Amino acid sequence: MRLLSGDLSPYSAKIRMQIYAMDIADDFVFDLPLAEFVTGRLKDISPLGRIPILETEHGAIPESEVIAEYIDEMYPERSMLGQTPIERANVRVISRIGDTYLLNNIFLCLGQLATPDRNQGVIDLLMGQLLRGAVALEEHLASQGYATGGEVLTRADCSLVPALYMCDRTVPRLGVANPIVGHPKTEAYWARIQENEHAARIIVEMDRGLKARLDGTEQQRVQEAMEAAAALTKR
Ligand SMILES: N[C@@H](CCC(=O)N[C@@H](CS)C(=O)NCC(=O)O)C(=O)O
Repeated sequence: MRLLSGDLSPYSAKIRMQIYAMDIADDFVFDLPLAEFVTGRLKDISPLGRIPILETEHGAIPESEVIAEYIDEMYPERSMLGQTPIERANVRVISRIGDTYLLNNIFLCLGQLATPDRNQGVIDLLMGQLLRGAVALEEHLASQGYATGGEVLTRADCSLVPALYMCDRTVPRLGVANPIVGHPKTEAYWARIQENEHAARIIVEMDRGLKARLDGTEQQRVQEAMEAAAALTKR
C-alpha cells in the first residue's frame, strides 16, 4: 500500500504513528507527490485533494480516520482500537476531539499565518473554539497511562500526539497561548507521551517538516518538483 503523507501534516503523522506502532511499516511505501499537492492535481487521486491518502489495490482512501479504521480492519490481530465497546467508544471520542475540535480549528486559522493582513476576528473565533476543545479534552483525558487510561497505546494517542504538537508548536505563531498550558492533565499527558517511541518518532518527523517550512527548504523542494513536472510535460 502507498501512503501519501507529509512530514508536517498532522493528519498524516497520525496514520504513520499507527503504522509504526502496529509494526507494519514494511507493508507501506510513504510518499508525497509534491508538485501534484501544491498544484491541486492531488484531486486526480482523491477528489478531496488532501493528505493523507492511502492507495490500495482496490482504490484510494482519503480521510485519516477512515484510513485508520481500514488499517485496523486489515490487521485485526494488531488493532489499536481497544478491547471492549466502551474502550473503543473512548478511543473514538478522544480521537475525534483531536481531529475535529483541536486540529480542524487550527487548520482553518493557519491561512492567517500566510497573510500580512491578519483578520483578528477569524483568529479569535477559531482559537476560542480551540480552547473549548482543549477544555473538553482535559475532562476526557486520563490522569495516568495512555490517553484513555489504559496501559496500551491506542488510536486515541495516534490522533492526539500530532494535534498536541500543533497546539504546542504552531498555535503560538498565531499570537495565541498554547492551549495545553494551564490544563494539568493535558500537560502531564503531553510530557508523558513524548517518552513513547512511536510518538517520539513522529515528533521528530514533524519537527523536520516544520524546519523545512520555516527555513525555505520546503518551498525549494516544491519549486524543483514543479520544474521537473513541467520539463516532463514539454517532452
Ligand atoms: N479531514 C481530513 C483533513 C486532511 C487535511 O486537511 N490535510 C491537510 C494536510 S494535514 C491538507 O492536505 N491540506 C491541503 C489543502 O487544504 O488543500 C483528514 O482527517 O484526513
